[in-house]
Amino acid sequence: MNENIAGMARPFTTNEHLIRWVEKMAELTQPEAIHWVDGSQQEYDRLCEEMVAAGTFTRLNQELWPGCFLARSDPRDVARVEDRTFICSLSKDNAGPTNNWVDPFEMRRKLKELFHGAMRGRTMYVLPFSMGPVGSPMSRIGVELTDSPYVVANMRIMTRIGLPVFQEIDKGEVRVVPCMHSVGMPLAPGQKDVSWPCNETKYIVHFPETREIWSYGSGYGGNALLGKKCFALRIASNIARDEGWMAEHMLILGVESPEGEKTYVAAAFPSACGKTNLAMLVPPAAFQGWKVTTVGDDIAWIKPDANGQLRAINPEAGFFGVAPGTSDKTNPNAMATLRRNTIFTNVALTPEGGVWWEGMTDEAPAECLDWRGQRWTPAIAKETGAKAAHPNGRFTAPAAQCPSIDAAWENPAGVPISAFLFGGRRSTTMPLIYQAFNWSAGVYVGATMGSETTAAATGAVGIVRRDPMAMLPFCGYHMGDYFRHWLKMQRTLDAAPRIFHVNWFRKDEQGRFLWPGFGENMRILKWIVDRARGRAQAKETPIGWTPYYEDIDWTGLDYPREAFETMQEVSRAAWRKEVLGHEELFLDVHDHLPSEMIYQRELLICRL
Ligand code: TSX
Ligand code: MN
Repeated sequence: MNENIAGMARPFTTNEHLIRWVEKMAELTQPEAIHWVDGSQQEYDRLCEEMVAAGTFTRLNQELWPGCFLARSDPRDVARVEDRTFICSLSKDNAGPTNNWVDPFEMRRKLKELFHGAMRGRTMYVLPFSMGPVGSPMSRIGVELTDSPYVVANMRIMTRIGLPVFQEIDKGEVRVVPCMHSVGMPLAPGQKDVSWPCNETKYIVHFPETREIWSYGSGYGGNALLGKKCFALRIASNIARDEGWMAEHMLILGVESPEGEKTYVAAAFPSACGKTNLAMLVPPAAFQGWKVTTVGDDIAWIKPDANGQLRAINPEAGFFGVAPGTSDKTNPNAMATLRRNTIFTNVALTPEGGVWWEGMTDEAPAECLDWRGQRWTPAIAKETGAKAAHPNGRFTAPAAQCPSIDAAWENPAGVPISAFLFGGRRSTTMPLIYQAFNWSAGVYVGATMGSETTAAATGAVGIVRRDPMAMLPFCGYHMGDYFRHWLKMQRTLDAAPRIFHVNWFRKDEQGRFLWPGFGENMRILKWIVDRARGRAQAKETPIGWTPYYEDIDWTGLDYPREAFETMQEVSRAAWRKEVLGHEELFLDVHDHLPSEMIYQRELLICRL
């Protein structure tokens, strides 16, 4: 035993297996010290102070932004790295054609090499976390060993961490998911650290069979906060398939009528569709007494209860939201949430010690420091195109601070789900709203959904990218088998949720949005709730059920019937082209594609 292990003075657990694993990993990575995370406020404050001293954090003006900090990452470490993300199942076939696969034995060899001495000169934090309320039968537990205090601070907001989780582990009833994380920049004796250590070489690795995660070289977001995409989606999707539940990339919201009737909806959208905005929607003034409440904005774990009713929990405890575009107009609830106790990453710093990003206010500050810490003015932006905030700049904020947070958001039994929404950013073809004819048709809708690309950096703008159930980068096994699992779930349900497709982004010939979106989406949510409860009219079309103009509550909005018809138009010509696009995706996964998907496509073609 080396002296590092002596530094492990007080392991907050009696679990021998966990202690031995920590020892073994310390021998591999050779940290200078080991810190068992208790999760307390004092510990958090101390970590933040240390990060301020190290230059990782800038403390914001505490009058304006109490308890808030700004972090600037290395400019080469600003987003998830999908091409460096691996699913290392025993068989390549199990990972499927849409995931990167490497033989697990080969990958273990590589990781051993990378992690050998990777934490030299740093502290290894032993960070236990619960995805979902501690003790809920739907929750799952992980332990992340990380050399990044930034990760510890963010995970304290995004998950439940510390002593209560160690206690849960010590009961010995749960299987812990081991998560190894290193920024991959060991320090030689006397070597000065940098404010955002990371490594050019990056590996985000999942072992589905042994339920393990290994992440190397990045300190950012989903690469490093391993409870989120790595655990709650990629590993959990495997667990869920085996155990008969669903780990989905979905927001969960509640719709409450003036009579107090509560209906919960879960929705999957690809990035840049405003998922967080929908989760925190503020109904229009005319909808007096109606409320939308937030259970989660990113991930849903969904399981049938004893009565065959699907119930969902949000496995997270915070929001890791995209800052640019978030404002009092687009999302006042998010703005209220991030006013305190929030960590900002890669946004601009104002001279008053506040934060700013594109779209936060109509007028940009006269000057500020951009996300790289360089002087920025509107004039400089005009000349060079420089952004004050990185387009993927983030806020990490506690969900409990959200004004619209649902009263049952931490209910250990979850909330009952009455409807699933799929959607994407589509300027043509897709109506504002339609309902799938049945569960199988709905699974087809989810499996074929797509979104038009917006970021010029990732290639052509306006091309439809298929992103089945918004899970393409997050499903930890073969997509074809994932569709099969969706189809199979219906058989475990007494009343399956109704399935809908929405598109807030349809445009007219002049390129103008046909729908005002945002709070006005409440009108569409109301029809969805009414349909799910079997009390609204609908018109049959080749693609599914759509509302008549009269079925939508237009109180307080002057939206002409003709505009609605244009927005809801189902063009047979456009849809025949659309179905060709579906085929493209299905070719990729054809060897595992359930025959029901082929059948649903044939039915759709016949109706067209
Ligand atoms: O989040 C959005 N939602 C859902 C809100 C609950 N956005 C932002 C997407 C980027 C993340 C939207 N953008 C929505 C929407 O419903 N709709 C649109 C498109 C749109 C943008 C601006 C206007 C209308 C539609 N109107 C004016 O700017 C005046
Ligand atoms: Mn997401």
